[in-house]
Amino acid sequence: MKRLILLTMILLLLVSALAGCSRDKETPTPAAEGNLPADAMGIAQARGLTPDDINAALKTYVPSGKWDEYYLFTSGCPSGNLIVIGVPSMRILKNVAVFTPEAWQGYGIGDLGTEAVLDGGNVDGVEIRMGDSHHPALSETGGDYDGQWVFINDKANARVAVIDLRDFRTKQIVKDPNIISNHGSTFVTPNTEYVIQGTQYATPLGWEYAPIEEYKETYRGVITMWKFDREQGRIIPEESFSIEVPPYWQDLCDAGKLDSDGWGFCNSFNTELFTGGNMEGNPQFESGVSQRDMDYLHIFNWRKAAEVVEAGKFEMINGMRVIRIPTAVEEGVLFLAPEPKSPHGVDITPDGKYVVVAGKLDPHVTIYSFDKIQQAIAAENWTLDDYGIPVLDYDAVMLAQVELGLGPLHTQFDGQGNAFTSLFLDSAVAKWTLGGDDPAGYTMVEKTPVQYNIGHIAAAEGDTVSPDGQYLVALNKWAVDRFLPVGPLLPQNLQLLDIGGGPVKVIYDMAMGIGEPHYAQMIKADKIKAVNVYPEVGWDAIEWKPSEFATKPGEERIERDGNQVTIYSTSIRSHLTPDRIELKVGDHVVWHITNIETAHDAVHGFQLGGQNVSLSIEPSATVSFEFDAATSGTYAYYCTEFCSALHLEMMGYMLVEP
Ligand code: RUQ
Ligand code: CUA
Repeated sequence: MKRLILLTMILLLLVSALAGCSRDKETPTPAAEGNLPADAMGIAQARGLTPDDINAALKTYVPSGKWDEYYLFTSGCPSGNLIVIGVPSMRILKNVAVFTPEAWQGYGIGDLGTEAVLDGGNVDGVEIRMGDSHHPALSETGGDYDGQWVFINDKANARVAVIDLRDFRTKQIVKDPNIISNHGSTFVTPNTEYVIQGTQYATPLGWEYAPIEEYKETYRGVITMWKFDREQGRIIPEESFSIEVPPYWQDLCDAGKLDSDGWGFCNSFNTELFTGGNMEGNPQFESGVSQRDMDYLHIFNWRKAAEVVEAGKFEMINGMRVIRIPTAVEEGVLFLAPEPKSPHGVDITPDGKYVVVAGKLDPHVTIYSFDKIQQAIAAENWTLDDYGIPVLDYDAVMLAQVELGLGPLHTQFDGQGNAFTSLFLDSAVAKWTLGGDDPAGYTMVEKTPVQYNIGHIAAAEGDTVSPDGQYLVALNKWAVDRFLPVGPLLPQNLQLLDIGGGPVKVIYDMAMGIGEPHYAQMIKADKIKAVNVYPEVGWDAIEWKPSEFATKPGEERIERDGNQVTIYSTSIRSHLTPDRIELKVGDHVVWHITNIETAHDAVHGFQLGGQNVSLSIEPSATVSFEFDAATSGTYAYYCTEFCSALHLEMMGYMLVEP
């Protein structure tokens, strides 16, 4: 041992001596001529790096074997997934399968546990195996991310998924029974009592058929408050409820916090009640829904709404408790406030005192004071909309406006009194100051170009009561010329910005080639306590308890009852037991595999050719699948993770006799 340490020290000395030599070299070898010079200055010169580049590299480089400071959770949109990225290195850590099957994670490709999760989101008997995941929301305690759960919505089918951060796996998908698309989702209340979900495109409740001419009378949206049970780690639909809202096309939402805890806010952008018809001589949707100067911010008292539901003042519609509009008005649950022209994001400041609405078609962000909103409600300073809902007086509730530029979409905060808003049309991030109750305190600071057409932004702990500052990620929609060409479908460009003080600067470009991220949240890495191995050999990862199909070594067996065959098997480096399965055509097979490994990273994959089965059997997990042996033949099954030097030998034969 001592000799080894000595040897290492000598080697280290030698290496540093060599590095010292090369530092003295005057002319660096140009990169084009082959190997780079050994010294930092030489490398920088050879690669043509500017001082800014070098700063950016130093700020983002995470040395081999070292960990990132933050996790970034970003949606993959039509990929139906959730992508986990380390910040500041911007390395992809995991692509968590949520609404879409994924073979490597063994998600929804045979595995009965994950098939059941996906089936939870089926729609009217249609097996849904896609989704448009938009906005991840980390669970919160006291308005701070607590690192336990993350939720994400599916815009296309109005569904919400629950992902467990102990093992980064999807555990539940719930379908809203009254709407077919959502967007204002997911946002959690400060103690994760509820997960908020708002409709996007209005339909009759339950998306029943109704002629589009009946839009105003029949079509509706809802704001659903999904009740989350932390103990069970599940949304409880029976304890959830919806608030009916007009067919105004609700957009993004946010939950109040601290001063505004108990309240929620959602934007809208079709108060015109426009219904299309571009082949019938009507304008296009994009101009039809943008005619009015004002749309409505929806302001709702969810705590009051929960009491109203408890008092039985709801209608059961398609199995969901719904507070109808007249009840919501009567009980003081729902209010509106005018907001300029088709806004997009609504974001609550960290102190919970102000509501920031981004313009989209207006170059301003508009700031509302929660105090003023409460005063206007108390003074009944309102008019009524066509549905009888109080519309608070705009001048009474609006506090300030800041002109930022073209296409403001989303706002984040740094906890030092600054706000950052994405400007889609300007392709820039605007930094501006929060002014408290003083309208003059809201001022533009600087604009930083990003490449290109930024959608969402995510700051470190940016949606909490105590944002960290330091990092901001721009989720850009267009990449155009930023990366090596890969055909007509380009990656998105996620750019990391340094917001830690000096001028705001882009310090990293990351090509995102596995989805089109919309929203993201960034959490301090040490808040997440993921397990390395499941707690007990034979674990049911979905239910988080020992599996009834767990198989101990030595107890592997094949049970036959008529044509029902049940296989209890194990996996360990480097064999599957049993490694020979004899079946007959017409057998129905249920196959359980327990990975009896307890070593960190000792994962076995499993694929069975010809049967559409792909599993990930993580250390100590038990995984099950089933199939009908419909065709005679000789099949091979094997481990797909290169788990040992004899991994290729980790296989078995499945013989199906005619
Ligand atoms: S919302 S930018 Cu779902 Cu803005 Cu995507
Ligand atoms: Cu187990 Cu390869």
